[in-house]
Amino acid sequence: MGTRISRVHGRMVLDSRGNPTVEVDCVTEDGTLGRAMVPSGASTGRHEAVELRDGGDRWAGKGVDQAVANVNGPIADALVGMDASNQGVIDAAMMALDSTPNKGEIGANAMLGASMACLRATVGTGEIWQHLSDGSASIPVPLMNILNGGAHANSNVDVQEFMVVPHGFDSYPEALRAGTEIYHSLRAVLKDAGLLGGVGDEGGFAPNLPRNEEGLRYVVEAITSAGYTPGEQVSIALDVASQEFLHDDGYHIDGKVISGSELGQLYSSWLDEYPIVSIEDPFGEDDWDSWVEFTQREGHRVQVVGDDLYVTNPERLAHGIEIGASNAILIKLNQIGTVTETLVVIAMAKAAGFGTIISHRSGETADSIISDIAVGTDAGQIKTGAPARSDRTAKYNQLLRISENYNQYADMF
Ligand code: 2PG
Ligand code: MG
Repeated sequence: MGTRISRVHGRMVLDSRGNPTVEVDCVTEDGTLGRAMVPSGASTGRHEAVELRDGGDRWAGKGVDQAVANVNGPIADALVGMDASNQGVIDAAMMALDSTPNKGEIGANAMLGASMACLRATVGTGEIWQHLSDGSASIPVPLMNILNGGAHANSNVDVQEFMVVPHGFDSYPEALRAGTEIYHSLRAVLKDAGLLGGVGDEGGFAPNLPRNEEGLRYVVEAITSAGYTPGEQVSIALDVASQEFLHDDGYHIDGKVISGSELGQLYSSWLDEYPIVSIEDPFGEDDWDSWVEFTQREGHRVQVVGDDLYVTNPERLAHGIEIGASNAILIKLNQIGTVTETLVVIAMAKAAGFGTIISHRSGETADSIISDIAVGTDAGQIKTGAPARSDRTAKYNQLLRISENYNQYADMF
């Protein structure tokens, strides 16, 4: 059988922030190589699967020698000889090596690298998105992060991501052009205002601003000055990543300390003023009550997205669906640790009528598998940073390649 696995090999490579991460090669008996790299978050949720790091002095504690050893030891031992095309069996075999509920022994980074590499080896020179598709597919609408704050920037802005969403176009290439022109236009707008400094981890500009709302104002100005109509052609998405500024006494935002209800009111006032179509992590990862209150009030006019809330975990998603905590989920493969579990969570969310956004991490690599997954699962949306820097443009460019032969742009918003 050509797709029988003959070799699994892990190694350390560097990610976009200059930290070690895991790369895995999976080779099948016919000589096909599948290779995958694992991303890494900064504003990670407490309930995510474990990213195994060595600790100690080397690499400031961020080494992945143990994770790589787990790929080359127990994972390789389990997978060599198996049929690479049976993703469910491969992922189950890896999960069986770990006795913890969160992949704490083997590491989600070790498992995911092997899981994605096997998928690539199976598909070979074919198209991953086609392999994953059950018949439906679409090029996702991109949520493009052009202004960075929070844990991804060295600024005073609390909101982590201000994104533009070019939904009002017939094709992905046109939408990408609009989002990219707006990115450049934001540079000019910020420069005029004397606010142009560096960029954040995902390539968006990272100015200091007197209030978070100013970020919305500058993004609208950038959309308009690039010649596009806010709300009709291009709208705004936010990732508040509010867990990062939730402390014992409440949410610390704009120099104030407020409750979840008050924070929800602040968002409502932004929804009245700005063309916002999506808000991710508006509340903390265990503040379920605030999520329910806000989704009940505003869910009809905005997409409410759980990232740290759900951590791509089926049990947490099931709870959120049951109580109506949100109406969408962010999907990150390394939060759960295998391709199979990720696909299950996407299917669960879709069955509940939830929106699905396939996402990068703030620490990325040149790997663009999330683009294929977004297309093949017909997710409708992808979030993968600014249209700048190779770690981010790798994903946008893969979507351009796919759209040459399959030009079906998702109909969102
Ligand atoms: C997020 C992500 C990606 P991180 O919060 O959605 O933008 O950030 O990878 O740091 O968790
Ligand atoms: Mg997030």
